[in-house]
Amino acid sequence: MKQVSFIHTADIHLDTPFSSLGDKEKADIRRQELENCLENIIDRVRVRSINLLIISGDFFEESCVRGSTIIGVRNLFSELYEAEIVIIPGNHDPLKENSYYNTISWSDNVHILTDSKQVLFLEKFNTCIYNMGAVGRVTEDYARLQGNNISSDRFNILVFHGTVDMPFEESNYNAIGSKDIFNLGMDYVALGHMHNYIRFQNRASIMINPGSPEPMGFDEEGVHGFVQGNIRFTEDNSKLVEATFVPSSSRNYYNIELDVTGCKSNQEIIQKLSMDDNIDFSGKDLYSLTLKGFIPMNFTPDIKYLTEVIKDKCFYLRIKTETSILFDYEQYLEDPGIKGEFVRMLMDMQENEASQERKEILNMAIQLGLQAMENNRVD
Ligand SMILES: [Mn+2]
Repeated sequence: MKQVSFIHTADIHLDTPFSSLGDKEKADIRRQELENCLENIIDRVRVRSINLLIISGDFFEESCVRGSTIIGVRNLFSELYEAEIVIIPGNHDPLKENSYYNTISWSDNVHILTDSKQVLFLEKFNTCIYNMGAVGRVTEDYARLQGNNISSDRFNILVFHGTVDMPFEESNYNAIGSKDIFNLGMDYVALGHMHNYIRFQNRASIMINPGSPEPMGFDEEGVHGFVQGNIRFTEDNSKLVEATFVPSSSRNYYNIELDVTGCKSNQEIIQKLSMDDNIDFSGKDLYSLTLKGFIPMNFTPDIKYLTEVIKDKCFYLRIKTETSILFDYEQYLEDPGIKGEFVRMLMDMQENEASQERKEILNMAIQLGLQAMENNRVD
């Protein structure tokens, strides 16, 4: 076998309830889209005759996954006659006695990794699969893996669900450094756990955290996907690893901001939004819109109304306000105290300032200064 091809995904979290959307109908759509995403990946494995499908943990959401979902997945896997499927449990789908990993009879081509003592050798692909941290004991497993004799005649893949190169806090699941993992001498390391795409590379090997193929919240912005790659022997008998990101998310999350300074009504906010060239809603995506800037004290944006007017422009919308009160600074001009002195000084500076940009900065300074003096805080 001169080469092995793979698709690597992780953190699908099948049947996660998407309850933070606060919208049952849309949450159900998103949940269905997780299944569709997996089906698309499985189709791709079949159509492109990919040898290995690797799922690096958090495949399903244990606390709420439905038996019917798992049965559906099992059936799809069993139809992938020519591929081998390798799964490591993560922190959301731990390997417990009553876990679906144990209670369902999976087809022979499905390999659930359970222990670092176990090295899965897939002879037909000349590939060794190692695993680490399957039950959350990365330090022990790492020590054991260091003792392994890794054969350069085979393709070697490590599958791991954990935290790489992050602050080593106790709360971090399976924390380890990337250098340590590289030292094991694997050709490819199939990571999981972080929901965004992260790639590490050295001269000999590649290590990728693909992220969740469908994003799950506003802290997982932008396009998501999985990894497709291969390892092969070159003519001089060394090994070459290639791995590419393949976008797969059917919808993406975006955090956007709108400066509503000067708006005195909801209508004016809507008008400002439609005139903002940086905001371009796509009908299929999810948006969190934050209103910023300074607005008069007697105006409170009506979030419910605004949401109602804007929501049809996208799949999902939530609006937050982080506006500050706009002070009418001219009323401080006659003030004999420090506030008046402050406003007079900054207005003088503004008058002597030629650049429009500097004038606006001074305007902001007046607002923030008054905020500090009136409210004892700056928003
Ligand atoms: Mn996860």
